[in-house]
Amino acid sequence: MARCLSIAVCQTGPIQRAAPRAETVGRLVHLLERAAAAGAELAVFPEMALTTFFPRWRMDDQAEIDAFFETAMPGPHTQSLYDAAAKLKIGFALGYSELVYEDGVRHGFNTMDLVGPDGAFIGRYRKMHVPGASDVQEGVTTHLERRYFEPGNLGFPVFDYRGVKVGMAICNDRRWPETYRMLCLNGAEVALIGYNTPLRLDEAPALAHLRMFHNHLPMQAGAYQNTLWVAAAAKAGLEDGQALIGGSCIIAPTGEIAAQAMSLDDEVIVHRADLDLIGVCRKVNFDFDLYRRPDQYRRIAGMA
Ligand code: CDT
Repeated sequence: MARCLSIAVCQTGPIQRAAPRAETVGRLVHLLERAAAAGAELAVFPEMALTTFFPRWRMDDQAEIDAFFETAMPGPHTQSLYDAAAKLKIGFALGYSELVYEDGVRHGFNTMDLVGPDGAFIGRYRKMHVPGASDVQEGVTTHLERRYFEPGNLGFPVFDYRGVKVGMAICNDRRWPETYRMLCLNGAEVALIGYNTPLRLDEAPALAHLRMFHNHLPMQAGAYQNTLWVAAAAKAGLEDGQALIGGSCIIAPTGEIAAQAMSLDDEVIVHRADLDLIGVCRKVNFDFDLYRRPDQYRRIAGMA
């Protein structure tokens, strides 16, 4: 019998700044219910799924900034999502802004947590590729993630989810080949990704028509070249005046898109991922043990 994991991508529509956390978490619970009803065993939500994508604004007031962050997971507003997971017996990966104090020093991370079907914490990933700038620049779409977040310090960990090796990545990470390669080398069979991608890029209007192509291209290539299933959830639609792309999808290790969202709103897509396909793809082209020779690369590059 084939080894399978039924995966749900829970795309959300916009989450406006004025939306109370409780209302937003209520939407996520509803999506999780839909995912479970469709037979999914694991769901992925977008990057920053509890708030608006606030790095589109320059803020100085620390209390105003901190209001977008979580200091505990689950916290009072998110506990109901964890309770729903345990009741429905479906795990999830959730993107959010994480605030931690270490030795009295404040650290902000763009984070995704993996939670089990019993509602218990499994593991954490902190976004490595933090894009944008730390202050407003003329002629450039304001994207100030580097003002609010530092790069992740947990590497690309892979966790056991009901016997399946699962890793995570967040938004801009998906554009970089090393994300998938690190996950693959760490044994991942499934990569869960959340994203918030503005439709408009003021600095490169000539590339405007390629926004969706450049969303799917690296994820399909990453899945194919690293023999992974990729499940990617967008926050989509017109959020606080800024249009975000959708295109949430589930991609097979063949590089094919197995399922894709059709709206810019709250939507669930589900696919039963055949994990044996990974072995088939490895046999055809990507037998890493046989063909991949980092020692030779190092020698050729004059590094060894
Ligand atoms: N959230 C995020 O990482 N978004 C980026 C846009 C960067 S525009 C400077 C992305 O790669 O989609």
